[in-house]
Amino acid sequence: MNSKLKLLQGDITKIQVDAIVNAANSSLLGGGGVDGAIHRAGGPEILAECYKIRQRQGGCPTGEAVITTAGNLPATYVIHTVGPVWQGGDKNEAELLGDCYRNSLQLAVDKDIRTIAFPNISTGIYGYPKAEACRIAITTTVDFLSAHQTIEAVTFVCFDEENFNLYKKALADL
Ligand code: AR6
Repeated sequence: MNSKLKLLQGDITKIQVDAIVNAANSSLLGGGGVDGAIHRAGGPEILAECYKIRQRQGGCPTGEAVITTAGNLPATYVIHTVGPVWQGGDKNEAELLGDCYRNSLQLAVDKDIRTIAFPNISTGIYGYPKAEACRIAITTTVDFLSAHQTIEAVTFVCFDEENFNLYKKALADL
């Protein structure tokens, strides 16, 4: 197992790292799932920065990532990325999900963020099959880390048991 990869089961809003990643939508105006939890726990400062980003660039396209403060959360930053909605697999979903991890990690490198935590992007409301999403998350992250040394730790935070077990096995198999 890659020693920079870590696995936790629980609520990502409680994690103290430099940046947590949000599974947002293109509007950046909040929603349900982990997005709702992050805005609830982090407070209005996060949404205020999301509004500024919208004014600048009109939201966030699928696969891309933007960064804000983490407000009242223990983390310092929130990186908001927009996962693909699962539409059967022939709408470029795999590439777009990989882009979420790559672009979030690149933003981290650009901001000198050393520790980052990801939720299981797209595997809730957006319906991405969990095993395939887990494979993409891990392979994309391993590839990225092999080319970028500054990131010290990447934590995958699984909320549900099914994702946790998938990640446990996939990380043990590395
Ligand atoms: N901590 C960590 N993971 C969580 C938490 C939490 N507090 N809450 C849920 N999860 P989802 P998506 C897990 O639906 O599929 C929003 O409305 C959850 O179990 O949050 O990318 C956005 O605004 C699942 O494994 O995100 C978008 O409209 C994972 O987080 C849309 O949902 C992702 O589930 C995005 O859908």
